[in-house]
Amino acid sequence: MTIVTRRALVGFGAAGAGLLLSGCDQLANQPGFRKILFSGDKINRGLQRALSDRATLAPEFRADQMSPNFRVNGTRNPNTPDYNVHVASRFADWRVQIGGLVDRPLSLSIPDLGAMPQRAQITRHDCVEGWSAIGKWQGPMLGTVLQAAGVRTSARYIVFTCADLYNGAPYYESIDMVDAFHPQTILAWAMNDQRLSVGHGAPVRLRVERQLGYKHAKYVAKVDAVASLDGIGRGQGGYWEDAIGYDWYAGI
Ligand SMILES: Nc1nc2c(c(=O)[nH]1)N[C@H]1C(S)=C(S)[C@@H](COP(=O)(O)O)O[C@H]1N2
Ligand SMILES: [Mo]
Repeated sequence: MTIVTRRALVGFGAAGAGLLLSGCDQLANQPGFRKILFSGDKINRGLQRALSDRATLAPEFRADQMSPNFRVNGTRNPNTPDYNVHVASRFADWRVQIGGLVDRPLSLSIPDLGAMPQRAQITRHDCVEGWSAIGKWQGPMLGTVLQAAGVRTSARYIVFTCADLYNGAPYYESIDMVDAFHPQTILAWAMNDQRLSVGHGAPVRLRVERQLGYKHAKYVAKVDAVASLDGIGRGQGGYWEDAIGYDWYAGI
């Protein structure tokens, strides 16, 4: 117990310190505990680093660093009859359904998303195909939305189902709860201070700034909290993960 200084113990009072010491001593004297304690020291430091790394912010940029041309990639226009009706009405009837393992399923319009506390960020998008672009994104934090829906403690992943189809199945993506509650993870309805264009995912897309481009689901129609990714698509957590084995965890 050499690491516990007298000064640190003052706050506990004599009885508390005694309890602490005797409790620790008892445990620390058991050979099994000592082994776990000392081997675990390294592991815990690694785990700590991994967890704090995942909480750090992606770099943000100045307005004058924004790309004059932000490439459109993947689906350029879902172009389904249903989506085209929404384009014609400028997405007035679009609703993002927040469901799955939540206490209060929500059905949010774009004005609803705009009325929530907003975050704006100028970030760099990195696509695995070898291009990057810097743009400004705005929307509520996904964490705020999930909290409003009363996401349950049993939820382990958030799944985003999109309006565009690949071979008849919707594009989809998923992230874990660390990324879901990361402050730069937002449901963006504005890009570069304008409503999202069809090319970039109108009327709402995910921005998950610590991850590669394919995780940033465009045309988001459904957000579901789930306990497992089994049975969703082919179970690998996303369209490209299923189709060609892209890593589910695309943290950068
Ligand atoms: N719904 C949907 N989301 C998607 C895609 C897509 O084809 N459909 N492509 C992904 C890929 S690979 C990238 S790089 C980005 C491209 O976003 P952008 O068109 O705004 O550049 O969206 C991602 N999200
Ligand atoms: Mo991409």
